[in-house]
Amino acid sequence: MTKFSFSRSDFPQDFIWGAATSSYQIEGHAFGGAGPTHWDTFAATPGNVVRAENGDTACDHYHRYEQDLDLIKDAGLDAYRFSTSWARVMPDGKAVNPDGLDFYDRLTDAMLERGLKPCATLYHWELPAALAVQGGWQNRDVAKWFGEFTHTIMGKIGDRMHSVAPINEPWCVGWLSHFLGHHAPGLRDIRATAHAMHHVMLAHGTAIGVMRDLGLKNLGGVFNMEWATPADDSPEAARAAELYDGYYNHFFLSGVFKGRYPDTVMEGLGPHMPQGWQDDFNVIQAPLDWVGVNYYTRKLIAPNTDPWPSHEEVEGPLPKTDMAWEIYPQGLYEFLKRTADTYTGTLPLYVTENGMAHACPAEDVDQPRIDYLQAHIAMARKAMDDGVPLKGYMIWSLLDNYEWALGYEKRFGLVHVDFDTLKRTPKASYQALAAALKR
Ligand code: IFM
Repeated sequence: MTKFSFSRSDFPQDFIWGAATSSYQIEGHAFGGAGPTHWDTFAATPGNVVRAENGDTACDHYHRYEQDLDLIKDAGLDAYRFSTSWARVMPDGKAVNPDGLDFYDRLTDAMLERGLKPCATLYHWELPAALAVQGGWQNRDVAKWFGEFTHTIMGKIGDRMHSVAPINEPWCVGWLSHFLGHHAPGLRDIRATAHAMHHVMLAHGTAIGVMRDLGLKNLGGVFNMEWATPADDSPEAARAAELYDGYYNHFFLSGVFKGRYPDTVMEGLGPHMPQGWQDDFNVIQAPLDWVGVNYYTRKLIAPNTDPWPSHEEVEGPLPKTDMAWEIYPQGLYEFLKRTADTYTGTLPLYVTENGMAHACPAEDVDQPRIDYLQAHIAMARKAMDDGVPLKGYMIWSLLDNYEWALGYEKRFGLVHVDFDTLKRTPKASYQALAAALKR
């Protein structure tokens, strides 16, 4: 199949099709007066990032955004999910860089000129280095600082946003970056993790409050989810998978929608939580207008004899993407259904990220990406048929970009980027999408 077997008419008329990116991954952080972030210092430390690559130039979206927005429009997409860089807007985390604000102002207007809906995420991981040295996500004040950033950036462009979410993938900010150490700041510390997991939620709720006060509407939260499958039939493996599911998937939704964290997770994190955390749910539970699910894969989980959480990932049997992630479309269906049934009810849901890393041999040959997207879109459709109020689907990503600790190696784009010349070339998946979405 070189084409998608779905078309726009298989979905409701107001269903939103979009592409997603993030600031540090595409903009070129060396341009426009942006300040250093914890990703710059993390990447500059040997051993953290493949070839010590950083986001200095990335895709140079900072200068080429008009061309990139044309690509989104020409694909027939309705929306652009982008993010705003805290360190571009406030290079030292506090003082405002007018050029940074102007960039997002121009970007917003350029989206509107093309009839694209601006869907903003306030934070996609580039914490200003000046705040990182003050403890970053471990410091309770991060919620206040983030509120100030929210006020500044949304005071400028909030009037034109279709939707806004505060923080992309809280699990990555908390667990991946402070427990596993794979992302900046690269910590492996359970106490730092407990603090960051809670403060990211506090910052989320604080930002929602700030934006409500500014009069913004259509505010949501974006959570990444990974389906946890027990590695075998033993009760121990079932427990291990349940715990993984708890700190990866339930922790954040449960905080926002139920005002508590899962007991399984608090068994480990409880002794390390910041003082007074139980009193913060009035902020964390700020009502949302929608929820976004970022979904890519599942993991097989087996128990081990390490200290809590006493488990590990084992390799699964399914075909894998270039990230070595198993392709498991059923997981998207399960998450959409479970999120609606357990947490969000009739609240609109969006797939805010889904896509695959695949280095295609030539831009006009991109079959695995077409198959991956097709299979996941079919699951999204099935969830809708089963009553899930899914209102949109966004592909990660528009462009090949900086895949964090994996540098520029993993190609998630519908559009190929030559990182020497920065030339953009639409791939076969892009062409197939444009055909499917044609009105
Ligand atoms: O590139 C990332 C993105 O920044 C957040 N979600 C997952 C993507 C693929 O790993």
